[in-house]
Amino acid sequence: MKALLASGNRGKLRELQEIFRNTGLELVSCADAGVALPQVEETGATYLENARLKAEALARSSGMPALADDSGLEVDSLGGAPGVRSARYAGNQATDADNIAHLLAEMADRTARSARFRCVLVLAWPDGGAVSAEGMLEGAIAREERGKNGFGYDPVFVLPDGRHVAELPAGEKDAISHRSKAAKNLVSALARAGKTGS
Ligand code: ITT
Repeated sequence: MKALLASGNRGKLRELQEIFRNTGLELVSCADAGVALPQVEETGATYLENARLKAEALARSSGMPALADDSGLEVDSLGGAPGVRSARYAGNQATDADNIAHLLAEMADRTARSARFRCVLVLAWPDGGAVSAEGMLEGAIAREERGKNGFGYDPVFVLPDGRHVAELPAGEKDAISHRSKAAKNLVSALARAGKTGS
């Protein structure tokens, strides 16, 4: 099955296309399909609501199945923040660097640093049907940045083995990430729903 990718985040696009390779779900970016990505305001209170908003808007506007990813970082000592606001933590036009600087400042005095990445994927069809799945990656917030790979908060997210996610080669992040776990769960959910191959 072919689906359009409802994301404007280049880091996500790269990871999702790699993760879904050889799964039976062929993902095409809007740029490659020559389709405009609808501007969607992420007004949902949950990752699932926001992922649905993004996937359904593109499925409706393109007439093709569409996959959206809503994801974020949850820090226990910040009550789960930044959560669904991860992309806008330091403000509406914030860059990854702005968000990391804001997070390190908020965490400066905290010794409890456990955190997780969470990813929710929604595949929506133009007729209104949808399937969703979730994945998580547990870790902690570092005191300084390390590594150049990945995107978003990867330079300050430390795995239990001490490496920052931005230090992992791409294939290694894809083997363990919240996004790849969500993708695996989505492929199973599609099979259960009898949606493969259509
Ligand atoms: P789209 O909505 O167009 O897909 P976005 O960047 O706005 O792109 P989200 O609203 O889902 O996406 O925000 C997710 C943010 O969470 C993202 O900008 C990163 O800051 C962070 N994030 C998600 N997955 C991540 C990962 O694998 N590594 C590092 N940071 C991640």
